[in-house]
Amino acid sequence: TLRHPEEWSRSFSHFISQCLIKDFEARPSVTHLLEHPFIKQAHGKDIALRQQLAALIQEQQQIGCKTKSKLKRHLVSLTSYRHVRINTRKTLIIESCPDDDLVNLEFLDEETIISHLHKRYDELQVYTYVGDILIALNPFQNLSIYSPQFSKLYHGVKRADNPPHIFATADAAYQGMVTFCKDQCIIISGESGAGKTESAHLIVQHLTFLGKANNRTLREKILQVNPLVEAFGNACTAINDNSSRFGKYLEMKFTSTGAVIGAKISEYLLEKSRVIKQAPGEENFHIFYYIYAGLYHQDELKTYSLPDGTPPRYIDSQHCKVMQDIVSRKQYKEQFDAIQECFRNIGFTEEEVDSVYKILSAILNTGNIEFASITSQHQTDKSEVPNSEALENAASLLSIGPEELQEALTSQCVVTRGETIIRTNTVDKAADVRDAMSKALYGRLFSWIVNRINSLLQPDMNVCGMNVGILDIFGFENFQKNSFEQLCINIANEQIQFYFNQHIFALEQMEYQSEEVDASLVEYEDNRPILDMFLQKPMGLLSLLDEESRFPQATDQTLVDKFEDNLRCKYFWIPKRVELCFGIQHYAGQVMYNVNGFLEKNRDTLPADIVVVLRTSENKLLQQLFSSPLTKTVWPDQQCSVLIVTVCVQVDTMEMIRHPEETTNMRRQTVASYFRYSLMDLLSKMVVGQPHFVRCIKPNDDRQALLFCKERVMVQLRYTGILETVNIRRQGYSHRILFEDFVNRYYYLAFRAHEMPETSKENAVAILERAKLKDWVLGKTKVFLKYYHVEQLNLLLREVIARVVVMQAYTKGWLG
Ligand code: AD9
Ligand code: MG
Repeated sequence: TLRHPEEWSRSFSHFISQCLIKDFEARPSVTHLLEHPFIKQAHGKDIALRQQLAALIQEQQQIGCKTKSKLKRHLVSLTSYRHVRINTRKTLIIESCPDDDLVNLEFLDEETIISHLHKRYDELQVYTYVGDILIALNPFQNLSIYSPQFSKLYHGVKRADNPPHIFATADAAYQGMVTFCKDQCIIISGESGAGKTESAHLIVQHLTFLGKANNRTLREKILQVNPLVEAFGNACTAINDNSSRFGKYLEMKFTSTGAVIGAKISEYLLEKSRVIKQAPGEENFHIFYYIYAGLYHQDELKTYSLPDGTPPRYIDSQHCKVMQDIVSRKQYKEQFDAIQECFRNIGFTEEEVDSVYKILSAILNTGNIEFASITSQHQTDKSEVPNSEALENAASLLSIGPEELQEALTSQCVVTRGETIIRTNTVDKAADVRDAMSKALYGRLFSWIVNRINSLLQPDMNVCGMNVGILDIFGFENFQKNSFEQLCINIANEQIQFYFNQHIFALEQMEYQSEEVDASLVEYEDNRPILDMFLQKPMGLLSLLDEESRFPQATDQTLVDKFEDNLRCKYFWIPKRVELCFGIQHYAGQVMYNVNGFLEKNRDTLPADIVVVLRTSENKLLQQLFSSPLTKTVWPDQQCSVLIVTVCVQVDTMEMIRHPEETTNMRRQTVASYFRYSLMDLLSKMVVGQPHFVRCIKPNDDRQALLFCKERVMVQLRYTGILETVNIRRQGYSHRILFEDFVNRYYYLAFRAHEMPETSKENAVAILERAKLKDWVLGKTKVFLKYYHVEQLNLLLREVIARVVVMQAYTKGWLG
């Protein structure tokens, strides 16, 4: 009675899963289930299903999960999204379902795509392909699909053999690196809370599995890098309990044969302002709560002079869970122990870890330093520290003199016309200096930890390796009140979206045209004008902000006026009835920014007096943190806005990135200028690798499992250009290989090993025909292939090489 083959197939697979469940209920034995005729008869691709079932069931047993309902759900999801049919020999054939990949859908409109994703999400199929791009819906629950068995399942197989998975993307990057000897980079994007950081962890997990070689210690070290860095760089926000407050590019380093040999992290734009103040309902960086809970009940409490009773001001927010209940305190304590373990395993010395804790505790004590004004006959606006305990604690933890610290906080040396004058600070000014010191301490400590990890995980200099880079930045944010931090975060996301567009649309279409390949052009939302508005010099928003930051008399109002006078484009507006605000139409939606504090945050000044005092410290780590010049190098203005010209960062700019110390045009650094440089540095790292994209989608704002909010998903699909991506991927060829490279690589498939055929177009065609591939296209100089062509070719090549090796072994008599 079923009309459509798909409908038939669906019902049939439903029937199978029901049979399996019934059987399992009657006899809940794993071996019995695996002996079931449906499973036992599995052929070809169905073996993957068997393995998955076996892995799942085994896992269920290991974790002692008695409930059958969970297993049942897995059985349903494993069987129901596959096409099932019986061939003429009455063998069960299970094929990957067309909606594993949106590109294969018959009808292509928003509604169909959404309903497919919805259906898959209900079946706990959180991953879906769009050609070679992976869409990852946040499941908001732990799925049992990330165990080592699953890593095995996704190792070196064709993508269509298994359901879509983040491991498959990691595997593709790894295989791409080993096969083509080319660096790879995996770019994970999505709004805050969409699952980027979790995805990044899973990718690292699978890559360490793939490249494990026999160096277990290194593998464990690499796996502990993310938790350690995230303890210092992540925090609870209104959107996400573990929100990344910095951008992270983790490069995993491998030998040419694919054994992992090291790792390197680059960090971008830590949100330092969080150390001193958090928005209502938000928290400080995790590590502060960990140490506060972790060091609380021990003798260390004294060593680290952590205030007893009331929590330190910097972490005493409403949300300070440490104080709320014993359970959370216990959890934080466990996290603290885990971080200690990470430090130890990665190779930090006890002395270093002790210094880190001292600096963190010093920051907490610094936050408790208060100021009171003293007005005498001769002097007004002078401040002093009434609670000397916090000051003394901070100074002792930093190994500096308390008087010197108080002096640096409450006064400043100014040199005018060759004369040095001491000016006193008002209470407000002193509090600003105190907070600036805390931010600087934390920011520099964070960078030091990252650098130290890099030196501990640095591969042997003699090994010339390759990289897989994983980009996990802070996601697009739109709070009720958005400040300078949100602006930077959103510009970074704007840049990543631009990079995606360039790769998926612009470059692809340009290449079709230059190679005279017939492919219709796909229209897409180009966000370059918005990026131009931010980054152009000298009239872009960041340049204007920098210019205004140089005027001591500038105010929030003059800044808004400057923006209004100079930014004339449809992506920027000043709202009529709200003061000191401006609106931006980002690719991901409209955001209203409040300029309050923009100038101060951008200047990010740390008075020289503080640096001088901190440099007197006897603490070795602290000396290191402040031994570098106070202002970092700012690169001279580029000839054009290189950043957005993009994927091919210009050579002169690259040179500047490599040799900062050689540049001469140094200027006082602002956050905006450093941010601009960071973005450029990030891009320069990304452009050298073959990109793989993971688009994380947040199915609801309530962080609830199995809740698929159609409108929310629709918005994200729209602004990420998924519909256009489906279109272009359907007709697109993600691999374009020069005839010469193609023949050199695959000639084994059509020629004898010793033949050395000419690297011509004709021979490329001969190979493609011999491999029985369809739907490929020839350009003027390149073969245009879809991802599955390359998979097929590589599989064939592996088989042929294995045969050749065996034959040679025979001829040489090694195999008797
Ligand atoms: V932000 O831009 O850093 O604020 P992310 O990184 O995109 O954000 P994150 O990875 O932190 O989001 O995910 C948010 C939460 O979703 C996690 O804390 C998990 O509770 C949940 N999550 C995300 N992905 C998975 C997953 N694959 N399995 C289970 C997940 N839970
Ligand atoms: Mg994150």
